[in-house]
Amino acid sequence: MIIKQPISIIGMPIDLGQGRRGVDMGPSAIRYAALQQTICDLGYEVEDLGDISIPSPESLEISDQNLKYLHEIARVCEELAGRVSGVIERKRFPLVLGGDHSMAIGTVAGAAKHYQNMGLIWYDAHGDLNTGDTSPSGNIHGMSMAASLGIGHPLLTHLGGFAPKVRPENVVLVGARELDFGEQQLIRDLGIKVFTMHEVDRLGMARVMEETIQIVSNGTDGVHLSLDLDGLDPSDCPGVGTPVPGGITYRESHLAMEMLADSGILTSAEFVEVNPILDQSNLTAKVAVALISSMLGKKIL
Ligand code: HAR
Ligand code: MN
Ligand code: MN
Ligand code: MN
Repeated sequence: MIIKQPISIIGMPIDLGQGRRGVDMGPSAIRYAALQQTICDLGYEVEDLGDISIPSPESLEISDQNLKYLHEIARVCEELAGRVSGVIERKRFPLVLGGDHSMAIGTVAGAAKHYQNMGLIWYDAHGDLNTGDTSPSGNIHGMSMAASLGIGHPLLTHLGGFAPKVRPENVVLVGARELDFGEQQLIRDLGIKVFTMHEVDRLGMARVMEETIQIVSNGTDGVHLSLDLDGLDPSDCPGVGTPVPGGITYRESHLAMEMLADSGILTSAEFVEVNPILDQSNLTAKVAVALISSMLGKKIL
């Protein structure tokens, strides 16, 4: 066991940050894949705090096509931030289940309240570095990394009453293979470290994670892992709303999680974008649980 703290599970069944239904069932699907028992079997004390309450899109209206459901997302992320912060105050490890990736605005805000120099690992096919002005879709799940860096609409950037949550030099993207024009520009302007699939192929996951761990732990006081299941290849994780071919394999992802466990640097984590409606036999949630096990130090021998 590497993370010594007891674990607190929080469900964030949000689907307002993207365009396909079903990702609101992500937390249920992950629980159904025996998350709590699996963590318990690793020797951890674990509690499940249940779900944040999210309005369904049918009950809402979109007021701004460039920032869909902005006010509702800001409100529920504020609630998530409070819940995450409360868990850390009680000296426990927050493990948040999604839900679309807009939720990271809340998770990161709640954690950053405690870690003023937080490192952030963004494991994702996408950059999530858009703003309302650069987004091709207006979907806020494509803006959560930018918001955490203090870029975008003030309701998102200043969630929790402060900005930015993280600095560009403490952030690493792993697995990127689809970046919009505005995102590419922002990466260059801010000098954000990105390991695209090109680097994963060329360097190998071991070296990618060695460098990632070095960067996010250098001068930081905590590290958050934000893992979007679409970072993995769609053949391993078909249950995601925006699959992109040519992704990180199941084995590479386990290695990444095992290296994070050995490093002992993580202080919070979230597993997002699980959509069981688009899945086969709840495969993606099962992969999420397997990766969480490795992240928490599961050893074969
Ligand atoms: N970049 C595109 C957008 O902003 C697609 C966003 C991708 N979806 C995610 N994010 N799952 O990681 O709309
Ligand atoms: Mn819903
Ligand atoms: Mn994402
Ligand atoms: Mn993604």
